[in-house]
Amino acid sequence: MKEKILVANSSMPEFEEYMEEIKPLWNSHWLTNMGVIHQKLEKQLTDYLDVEHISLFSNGHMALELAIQAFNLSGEVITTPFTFASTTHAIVRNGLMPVFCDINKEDFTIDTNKIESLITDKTTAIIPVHVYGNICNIKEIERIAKKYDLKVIYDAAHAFGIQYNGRGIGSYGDASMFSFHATKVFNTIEGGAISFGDNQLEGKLYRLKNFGIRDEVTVDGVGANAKMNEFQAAMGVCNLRHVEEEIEKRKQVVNRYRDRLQNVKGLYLTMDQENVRSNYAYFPVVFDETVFGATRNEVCDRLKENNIFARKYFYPLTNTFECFNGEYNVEETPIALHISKRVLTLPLFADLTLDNVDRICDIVLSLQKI
Ligand code: T4K
Repeated sequence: MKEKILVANSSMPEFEEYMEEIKPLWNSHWLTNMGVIHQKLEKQLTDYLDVEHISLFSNGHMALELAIQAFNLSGEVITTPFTFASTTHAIVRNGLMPVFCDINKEDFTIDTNKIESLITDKTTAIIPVHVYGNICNIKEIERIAKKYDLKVIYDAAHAFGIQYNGRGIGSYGDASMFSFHATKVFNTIEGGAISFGDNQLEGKLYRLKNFGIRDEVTVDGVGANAKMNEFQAAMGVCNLRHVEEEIEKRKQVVNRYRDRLQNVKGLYLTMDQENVRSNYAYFPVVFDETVFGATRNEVCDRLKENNIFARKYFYPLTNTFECFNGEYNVEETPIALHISKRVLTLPLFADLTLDNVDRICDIVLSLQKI
């Protein structure tokens, strides 16, 4: 059997580089609670992501959940179901009602033409997703948010390092959440961050991730524990040194996939967006079985038989999850439903060799009906 290839493969620094970074911890014994490495990474990421403020978290999900809480939202929040469980769960766990908007079929982000019809007097925010690192229609979202006085919190879990119109993607909206999970373009093992412009949010987020503690004798908020520890931060400091190189390598992989798959009938690929510096986070392919000759599931299974583990991100849609007991009507997001049944994200990581990309493409193309 040929080499096993998973959909992602964590980027890691050289062992010695990481050891060097964590060595001082054996003197300080300060392992968490916003230590020196945490502070260093926060500063470095503020610069790298080109945003005004950053707050680090133990993971992306807690970052999103607590950011939503920090805005004291109520009622309904407009979002999309074509995402990871985290986006919807963060809304529901805040006691808010997700109102699902459909996605567009070009880049799978929120269809901004459909947002306004979903706004009611209970709507307080929009939580759009820069899914796969495809940037939402920011200009239109800004216009709508301003018109109806809504907060905008981007789920930018996939959007690390992306620039739009020469600005860091996290500088748009009221806040953005980045995920630094092991599978992401940049990782801190587990981890995440909120970027934001309003400096009043800084103290709120700090307390929410640290039990609501203001000082040693004052606890004036009901907070959680979602602090990034020093070992996570050290991984981030090391990985940040190499991230540009990683993105460049990902780009080579994506270009090879595109060379091989872009003009194949029945396959739909997303391309680089205008005025966007991409991070090449995911490589989704949509299979139109009536033209291509094989379904997404058949392609996925054939790859598996060959020890290649692509993933059906994002199937099933979050508005169909069992935990919601049929509360949401999936018919209201027909494009999201259509795409979720046909999309497959192919393996993509910096060290995926072009030979292996060819191996994957050969298997995919072997299923094409001629
Ligand atoms: N919003 C969006 C839109 C998201 O996509 C996510 C996370 C979040 C919010 C929440 O952010 P975090 O709280 O996670 O920071 C994976 C990731 O765990 C998850 O972070 C990510 N999205 C999601 C799209 O993918 P699973 O359940 O598919 O993970 P798993 O364990 O099946 O791993 C997938 C592949 O990654 C493996 O086949 C191999 C590789 N891998 C995995 C691990 C755990 C590694 O290379 N190293 C590893 O340590 O969710």
